[in-house]
Amino acid sequence: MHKIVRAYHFAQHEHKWQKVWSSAPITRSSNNKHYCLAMFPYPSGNLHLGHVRVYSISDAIARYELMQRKQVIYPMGWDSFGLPAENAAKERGLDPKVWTSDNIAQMRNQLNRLGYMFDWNREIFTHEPSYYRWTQYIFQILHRRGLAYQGLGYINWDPVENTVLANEQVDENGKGWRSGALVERRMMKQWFFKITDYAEELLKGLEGVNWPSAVVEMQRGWIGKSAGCNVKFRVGKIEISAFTTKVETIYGVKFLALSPEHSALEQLELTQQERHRIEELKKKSEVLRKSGNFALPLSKVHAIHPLTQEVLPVFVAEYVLMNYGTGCVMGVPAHDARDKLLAQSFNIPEVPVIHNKHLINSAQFTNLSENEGKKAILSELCKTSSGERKTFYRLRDWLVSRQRYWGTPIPIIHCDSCGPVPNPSLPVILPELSHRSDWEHTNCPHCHKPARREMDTLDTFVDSSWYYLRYLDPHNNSEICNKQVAEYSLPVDIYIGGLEHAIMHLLYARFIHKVLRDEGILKCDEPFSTLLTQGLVQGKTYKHLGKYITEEESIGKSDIEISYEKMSKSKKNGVSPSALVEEYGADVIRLALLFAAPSESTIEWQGKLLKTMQKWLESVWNLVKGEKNKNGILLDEFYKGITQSMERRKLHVVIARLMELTHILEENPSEKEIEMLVRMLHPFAPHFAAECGEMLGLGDVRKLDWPVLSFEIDINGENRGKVMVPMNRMNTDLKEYLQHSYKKLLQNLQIEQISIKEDKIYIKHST
Ligand code: ANZ
Ligand code: ZN
Repeated sequence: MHKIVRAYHFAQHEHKWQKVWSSAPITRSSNNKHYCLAMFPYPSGNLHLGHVRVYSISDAIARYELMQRKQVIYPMGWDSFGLPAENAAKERGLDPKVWTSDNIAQMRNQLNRLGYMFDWNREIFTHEPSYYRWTQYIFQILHRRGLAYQGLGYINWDPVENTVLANEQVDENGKGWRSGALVERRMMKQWFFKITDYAEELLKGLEGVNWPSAVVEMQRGWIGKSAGCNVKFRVGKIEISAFTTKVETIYGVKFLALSPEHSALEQLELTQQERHRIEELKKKSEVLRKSGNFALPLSKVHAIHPLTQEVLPVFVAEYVLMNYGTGCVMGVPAHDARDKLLAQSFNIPEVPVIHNKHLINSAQFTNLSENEGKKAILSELCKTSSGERKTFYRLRDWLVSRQRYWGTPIPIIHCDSCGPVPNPSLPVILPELSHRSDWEHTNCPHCHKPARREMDTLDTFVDSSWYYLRYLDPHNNSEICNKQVAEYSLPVDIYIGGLEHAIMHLLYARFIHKVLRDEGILKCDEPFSTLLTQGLVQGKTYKHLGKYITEEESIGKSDIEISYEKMSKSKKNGVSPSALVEEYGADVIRLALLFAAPSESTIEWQGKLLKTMQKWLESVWNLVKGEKNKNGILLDEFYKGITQSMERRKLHVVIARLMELTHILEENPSEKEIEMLVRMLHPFAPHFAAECGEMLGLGDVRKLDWPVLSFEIDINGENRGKVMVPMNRMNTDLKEYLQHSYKKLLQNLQIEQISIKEDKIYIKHST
């Protein structure tokens, strides 16, 4: 007798399974959905290792949930509007559409080569009219609800590029990212979304989501709720309010400071020179102003302290922001660092008013505790109408217009007689780049007189604020999404993406979700119930004499600095996924990325893990091919532990456990348990598991159950959490198994009936 030795050839086998899968996408009919969403990419043209990490995480979860008998919703698409396409078009003389489509085709191939299970029937492109028509529809809903408005907004103007920059494109020195020119602030008419109307709800909603606490805290901070009061000061003939959260320090107030944009400045008596200085200050970018400490004393203006009647100097100071509070600060040099700086440069005395958490130097309030003092002083101010309770949010309205070509056209027509009028029919198609100037001229839909189209486009954050909804019903031509489909499928069960989107993207998406709910399109309050933020993949970085060099260039040199940094071209520390796929195959890369660290942590990428994973798969391969025992091993508890780790998305732990299992089976190659190992490998190394599955005669691995099934348990009509049942206990001794394993839950119950439906076990007992 001779054995036929079959080697595992990843290239050939991965190709084989990718072909099988693309011709037969998997769905499991179930009324129990799992919506697994990974953040969609910007089509830069090249997949990097960070992409491979995030989609390997989402793919493992999606495949696992499938094996838990769920109907898995697992889409992919493209965030395909945005600046780089426009710049590439400029540089290479290409149409941004062509550049974008080429990049998408390339990246889709790269994703497919990694064997991800995305449901390509749901694929969306934010730059296509069939998508952005609904982005425009959302704009019009907001407009109709009074939540989209035009106002004057400060923008960052790059005087060299002659263009508007986003805040993120201005560096900490206030310079533009491309030109390096000093960015100016300019006032321009802009479109805003009134996200501030939802500030309180956006804050409250954070209590109900299963998100990393760091992200929740970042969102809280961004919304920035402050409870305090406004204090009125007489200044010449007018009154000016200052917002403070520390009214108990009022006896320490030694000056007032106004922001350069404060409207009261127009009514105050100022010298020509002072007015001139103020105009200059207004042009300075916000980034620079926040860190600056210039202050201009107003020579002819004084303020009166509301309680002591003391005469106070008034300044215009760059650290006072117009768009926060009232744009006026009551200066307390003894207790506030920035006020102290100002006071020192003008020889203004400091009077401490708090000592050991009690008030001092505060007239009749002296000796009260800070808290008592706060209350007593506030009520005194209220009595004389010189103060009122006030809450401010740091959150600003969302500036959504961009003076850009490659974006969703804002569906508005400006008419001299009728004002801004929404386009009556959507989509408003983005014209060809060369036809833009003709396109601007149109007629008013109301009065039919000549009118002008809105030429600004929407921020790409608007495009990405609702894509999770369109995935659910991407081919619907008459609705943004069928309501029943949305109700069934939402919220997203797990959303996976980078921490760089912790604030803006997630906040914007939550806001739009709530508006669509108020519009009656959606039912639930929050779009994403669980959030997983994956860590960075850092590359080994070599520096010689302050310059980045490649690993090869470092050989033989001394004075090399080695560190791990975010992979990028400029740091010469990138690793190309395509090259790794060629050398090791998709499964090994996936395993290495998932095993390297917990999903939330940074990976310091080391190529040698690939070899470890490759060796491991070889051992599994030998087990699958080799002689096996018929006797099983009782590993139910071991499998349950693995399942628990999987439910907690501790993917690196699961892989470590599967390696452990491999060792156990090398000692005792039980046929049954080898099959279990193959099943559990499927989410992580799908091609390899499929090939093993075929050898073992298991059929389509994607359709197999996970060895331990997870169920919700319902006891006499009440949901009591989750239980786990090993597959082999499902049919024969379920009752005994549950009573034995879940003693606390089921103790002393006279169980009359157990039934299973979808992912629920129903227990009826007599009382
Ligand atoms: C007096 C005072 C005394 C203050 C003291 C602080 C400390 P949060 O808590 O972040 O909301 N402030 C108010 N409006 C401002 C503006 N437009 N630009 C810059 N600063 C402004 O901060 C509220 C505090 O920030 C307010 O309380 C005010 O200074 C300052 F020992 O008033 B405080
Ligand atoms: Zn008109």
